[in-house]
Amino acid sequence: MVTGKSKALFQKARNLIPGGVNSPVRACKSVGCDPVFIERAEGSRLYDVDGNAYLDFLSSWGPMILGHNHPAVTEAVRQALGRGTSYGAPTPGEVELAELVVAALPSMAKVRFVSSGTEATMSAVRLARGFTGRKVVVKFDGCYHGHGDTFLVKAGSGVVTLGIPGSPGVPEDIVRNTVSIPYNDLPTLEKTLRDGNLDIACVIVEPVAGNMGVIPPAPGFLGQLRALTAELGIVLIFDEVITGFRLGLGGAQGRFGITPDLTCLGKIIGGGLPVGAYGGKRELMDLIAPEGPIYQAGTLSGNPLAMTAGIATVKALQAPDFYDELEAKAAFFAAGLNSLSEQYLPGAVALNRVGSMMTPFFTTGPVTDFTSATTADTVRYAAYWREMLEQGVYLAPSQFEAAFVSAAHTRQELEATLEKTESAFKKLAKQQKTR
Ligand code: KE4
Repeated sequence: MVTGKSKALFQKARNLIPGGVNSPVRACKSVGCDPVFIERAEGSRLYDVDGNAYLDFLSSWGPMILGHNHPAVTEAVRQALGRGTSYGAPTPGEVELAELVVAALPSMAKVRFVSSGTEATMSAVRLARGFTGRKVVVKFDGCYHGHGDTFLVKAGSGVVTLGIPGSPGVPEDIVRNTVSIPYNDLPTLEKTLRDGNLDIACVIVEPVAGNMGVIPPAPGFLGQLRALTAELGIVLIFDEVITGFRLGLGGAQGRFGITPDLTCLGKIIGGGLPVGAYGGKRELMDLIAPEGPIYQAGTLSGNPLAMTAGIATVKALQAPDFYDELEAKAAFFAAGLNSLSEQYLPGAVALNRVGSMMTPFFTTGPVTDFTSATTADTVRYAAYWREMLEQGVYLAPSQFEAAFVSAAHTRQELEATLEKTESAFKKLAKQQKTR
């Protein structure tokens, strides 16, 4: 239960900040719990203002792949802090992080840093529209690309979590220029892209969906998407804000061998500080001001502290066995979850996993798109979430998000979490009997 200082802080916060939080999903509304306020974090753990410790599988919604307060990151930022916090002028760090990003993602011949994933996706869509002279953006039901007007149509993450149909405040003619179609549905994709009445500038896709819960691309889906967009001169944007540097140094595009025209990044490349990025082919990126006429700007873009955290993080990810070790931990954890669900909740949990991102959907499955994802029992997920919090495990406070294994999780901590999960599943099974 949320007690003491968290409760008092939440009451105070709600008078000052909408919903008491600076991002809706953090309010934990969909899991029927007031939020705990976090005071600090270390490695695999969060510590709330009342001194309670939690094994963290939220990972700040993805950035903390190394774990919290990683010495290489914290020390580098500490050093940078002594040199000031922002200059509004170019710095060596921006060049260094740009070199690291384009070396990891060859499709990004050039990259522009911004301060959030939303800025990255908004800018990439503006660039695609400017490059093609067309207006329509095609996205996929349940995918979330930040809170830009264009994207709040059948969006995932907090939009689906809170059951908000779209979003008031988005003008009709914006909505008209966004077409949202089912994820993994190749016939609908082909029909839509070949629809001559649609003036399509770009398709934006999460190459592995993370915002309706984790949903991998169906075999051939990304390949067919690439082939169709190339044939029709439509810009293909991979939104790798979650998957970038999560699924490997090459992200999802490296894992699946697809070369998009533009890529959006965020989360991990900031190491927990505010960074987003978009980049791709020179013929596109050289249209961005001041090189070209398409405008995008930002006071704190390329902030020296954020660049420092990003550089330290990306360098740490280049350790020889980093991703193999992370994969082994995630596979072990997922196998344990599957075995427990089969034992206590047979046929009632469908676990989707790609690399170190995963979601246990409380439904029969398979979960392959937004429609099947939304068959999940969100009441049961909420009960699971509250039980795990009580036992000191912090999961994503929404059925439609991802849980992340980080390099900081030890095998022992994963085993302990599985024991706690067993206790939670037993309780859920008992509740089912009395339902
Ligand atoms: P930000 O503006 O939140 O940095 O990034 C937007 C964004 C863009 N693209 C993808 C694939 C994303 O997942 C996100 C943001 N992710 C959500 C949770 N999955 C952020 C959590 C929140 O809104 O508080």
